[in-house]
Amino acid sequence: MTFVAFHTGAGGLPKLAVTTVWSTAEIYLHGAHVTRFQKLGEPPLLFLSEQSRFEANAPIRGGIPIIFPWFGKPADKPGQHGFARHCSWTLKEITTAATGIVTVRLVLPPAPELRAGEIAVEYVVTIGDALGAELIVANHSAAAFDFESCLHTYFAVGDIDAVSITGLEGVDYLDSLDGHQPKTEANAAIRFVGEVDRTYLNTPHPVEIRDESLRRTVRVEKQNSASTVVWNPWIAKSKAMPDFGNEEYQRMVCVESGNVAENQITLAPGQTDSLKVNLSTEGLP
Ligand code: TA6
Repeated sequence: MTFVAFHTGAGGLPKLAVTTVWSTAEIYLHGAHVTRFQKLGEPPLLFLSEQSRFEANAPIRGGIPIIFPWFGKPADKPGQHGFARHCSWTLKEITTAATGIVTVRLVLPPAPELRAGEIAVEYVVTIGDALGAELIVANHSAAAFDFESCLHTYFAVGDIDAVSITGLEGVDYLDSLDGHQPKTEANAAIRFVGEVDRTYLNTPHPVEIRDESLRRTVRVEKQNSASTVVWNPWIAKSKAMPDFGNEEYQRMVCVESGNVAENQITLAPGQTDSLKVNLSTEGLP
C-alpha cells in the first residue's frame, strides 16, 4: 500500500508524508529536507533533534540537510553550509512505480547566486526498502560554475559508544578539530570517544555504520561523490548548539556524502552534476 499526503508539519511548515509497503518517510519543502525514514519493524534510520527549529530562516537539525553551494564557512560567504537548506523548495513531481517505490522530485527556486535560474538545481528522493537521494545541478549559463555540495545525513544510533564506522581506512582527511590538518585514517573501524569532525577526501567508496546497540548495519553507498564527512559533536559542542539536546550526541552520527574542499566541482557550461546516495540497513545476527 502506497500513500502520499501533504500535512502542516512542525512550525506550520508544509510536509510530505509518504508510506510504502516497506517504509515511511517525511520531507519538508523547507530545505527539501528529508526528516524521517523508517523501515517497518525497525527504528528510524535518521536522527532528528527534539530541539530542532522549524523556521523559515533556520536549518532543520537532523535528517538530511542539503549543503549547497558551499560547505563550511568560507571567508567570502554569508553563513555556514550554503543557503539551499534555508530555502523553500518547489514540489515538481511525485511518482509511484509499479514496484511501489515512490519518487519525489523537488526544485530549488531561482536565486541571484544561481545566475537567476541558469544554474538549475533539482533534488530527487526515492523511498522504498532503502532511501535514495540525488542532488542534480545543471549549468545552463555561459560560464563555469564552481560549487561544493554535501548530503549531510544524521543517522540515528542506539548508543554512540557501541558504534563503529568502516570503509575509510587509509583515506586522507582534513581534521576540523586540528586546524584542518591533513591526516590519514589509520583505523579499519572508527569509534567515538570524543568529538570527531573529519572531511575524508578522494574516496568514492561506501561506508558502513555498525550499531551494536540497535543490532543493525547502515550502508551508505554513493555515486559521484569524492568526499565523506564524519561528525559527532560530543559533549561540549552539543551544549553549545541551541537546537540540539545536550545528550543527543549519544544517539546520532553524521556520515555525509558530497564533494567538498579540494573535491569541489567545476561545472562547465552545458554540464550536469549528480550527487547520489543510497541508504540501506541490514540486521546484525
Ligand atoms: O559536517 C560537519 C560540520 O561542518 C561540523 O563542523 C558542524 O559545524 C556541522 O557541520 C553542523 O553544522 P551546522 O551549520 O548545521 O550547525
